[in-house]
Formats: sequence, C-alpha cells, structure tokens
Amino acid sequence: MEDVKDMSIDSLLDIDHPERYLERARPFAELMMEYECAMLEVKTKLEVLNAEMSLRNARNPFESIKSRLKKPASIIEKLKRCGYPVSLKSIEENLNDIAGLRVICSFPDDIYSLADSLCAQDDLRLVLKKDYIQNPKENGYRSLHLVLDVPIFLLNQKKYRRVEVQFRTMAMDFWASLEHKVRYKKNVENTEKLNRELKECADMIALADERMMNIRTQLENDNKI
Ligand code: 0O2
Repeated sequence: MEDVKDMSIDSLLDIDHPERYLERARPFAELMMEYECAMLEVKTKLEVLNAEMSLRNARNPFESIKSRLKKPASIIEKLKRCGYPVSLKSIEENLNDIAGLRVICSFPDDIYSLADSLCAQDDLRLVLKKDYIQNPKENGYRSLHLVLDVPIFLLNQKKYRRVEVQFRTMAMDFWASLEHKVRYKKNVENTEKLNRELKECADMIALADERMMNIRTQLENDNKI
C-alpha cells in the first residue's frame, strides 16, 4: 500500500469517501502538531532569554513575539509555485517556514544578541541564516532570518522539526507590513513610485534605528556606576 506521506494531497482529498479522508488527514494533523510543538519550544527559549537579559540589562531585548503556522492552502500554493510535489514528505523536505516566529525588538543590537544566544544552544541545529539587515534586499527589506531544526520529544520518540525565526526592529516591522500590503494589493497605481518611496523610507528607518541605538548606548554609558 502507498505510504500516506508519499501521496499527493489531491488524492488524499477523497471527497466521495469522507471516512477515508479523515483517516488520511490524520498524518497531516500530526505533522502540523509537530511543527507547532517545535515553534513553542523556540518561543519558550526566547522568553527565557528575555527574562535573563532583561534582568541583566534592565530592559527587554524584544517587545513581542508573533507565531504562526502556515495555512494548508498557503502550503499547497507554495509547493506548487516552487514546483515541488504536493505531499507530506515534500512539506518536510522542501519548506522551511511551516512554523514561523517573528521577534520584534527595539534595537538592532538586541537582534544579534538574541540570535547568537539562540544559535549557541546545543540542542538546536542552525540550518540557514539570512542577514537582510547587513545585506538588505533591493526593495529595502531588512530582517534577520534563522532556520532552525528543533528537537521535540513526543510520547515515544524524538524528532527534529524546522522553525523559521525572523528578527526585526519595530521600525523594520512597520515597514515590512506596509510593503507587504503594497505588494499584494491589486489595482495600485504607479507602483514604481511607491516602491521608490518605500525604499527611501527603509533607508531612513535603518538610519533612525542606528541613531536610536546610539542614544540608548550613550544613556547606558552615562548611567554606569
Ligand atoms: P509570510 O506570509 O510572511 O510567511 P522561502 O521562505 O525559503 O521560500 P525565500 O524568499 O528565500 O523563500 O525566503 P526569505 O527571503 O527568507 O523570505 C521569507 C519570508 O520573509 C517571507 O515569507 C516574508 O515573511 C519575509 N520577507 C522576505 N522578503 C520580504 C520582502 O521583501 N518584504 C516583506 N514584507 N517581507 C519579506 P512569505 O512566504 O513571503 O510570507
């Protein structure tokens, strides 16, 4: 019998036989549960770092964490768009961002402190690091992305599941939300002009982030005992 993990999702959706569909949907639900557990593990790790760093430095290294599991429709759309088979095995092998965390920091240096501390944890495996802060995208997008393989301990086994963590300052996040809206809005007039303006805003934001960080550093130095 064909392994459910190798079956295409179209053939899993056997609408004439709902009982078979429910049976086959279980492995998908299990896979999503595992991604969710991995996401929770990383979220907890970040909260632990937040607790320790805020005690040491008398301020929080991040303002908030958002988490999301990619929706089934987006998963299928991405697999198809990238030319990958639409199956559970293909999700595991080809997609890095089923489980995603977004960590919003006040200052750029906190991003690197948090990311370095996270990567130094010996149970995590760093799969990929994309530094769009040092190397912004052409459109001005800035964030630090980590892809981590995270161990999860289930009833009878240990597995690794992948989690993407995006670190941004509040200002970078503000920019990315607006840029995302512009990109996905239909019937936008003069896109070129908007993109140029967005790029200028991204550069201003990067400068403002840097200057705010310098002010904070000066305050900290002035108040050192
Ligand atoms: P959503 O809804 O945010 O999840 P990959 O993710 O590996 O398929 P890629 O493009 O190499 O492909 O990944 P990359 O560059 O690490 O970017 C993935 C995610 O970063 C995107 O996810 C966005 O969340 C964010 N991102 C990357 N570039 C931009 C950008 O130019 N503008 C904005 N606003 N966000 C960006 P998704 O899947 O697009 O969407």
